[in-house]
Amino acid sequence: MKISIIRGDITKVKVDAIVNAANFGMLGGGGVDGAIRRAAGHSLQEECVRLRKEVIPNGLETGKAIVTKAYNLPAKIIIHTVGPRYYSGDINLLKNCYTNCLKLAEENNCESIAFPAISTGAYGCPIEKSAEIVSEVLENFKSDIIKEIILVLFDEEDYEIYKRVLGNGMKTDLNEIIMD
Ligand code: AR6
Repeated sequence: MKISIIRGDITKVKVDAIVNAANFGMLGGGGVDGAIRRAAGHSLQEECVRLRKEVIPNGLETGKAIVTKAYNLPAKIIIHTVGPRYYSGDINLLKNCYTNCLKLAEENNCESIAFPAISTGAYGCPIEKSAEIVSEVLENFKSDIIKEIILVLFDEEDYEIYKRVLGNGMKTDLNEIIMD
């Protein structure tokens, strides 16, 4: 399994599954959520409204994940997950976000998956902490289905921190790609 770290916009990455850092309402937000919804198009919003009515009437719990189609994105599916808020939530739930997304990617036969740095924007998790948690999850993860996991960082500084933390901790090869 290849692990890549990319600096750039996750909506431009060609993978089977794109992960969205959503909120419990699942009806939209800013940051990466806003970017994914804009790029996917209005049909995604319609599907989310339907999901809220029929599948998750009380919203999506922190750490859980749910699949939608990807519409105009260059992916097969979007996996939406809700990260914990750093100051008021349980940051350990961030692990669940990553593991639940990986599980859903496997169930949907996805060979590649791209993650943003969940919880590190509006939800306030320091990027270093996020990199440590991701490193721990990936070190213990094995799959016969998933062949590539791509970690997408929007900011140069975040990208450098991920490279350092994951590069130190992991046996897996790192593949750095800079996207502008
Ligand atoms: N591609 C990749 N990463 C991005 C992009 C992009 N296009 N845009 C932003 N990021 P955030 P959270 C990075 O706030 O902290 C939303 O409103 C960004 O630099 O999107 O989990 C939701 O609806 C940061 O490192 O997600 C929720 O209400 C990372 O994505 C809430 O924000 C996550 O930042 C979730 O907060």
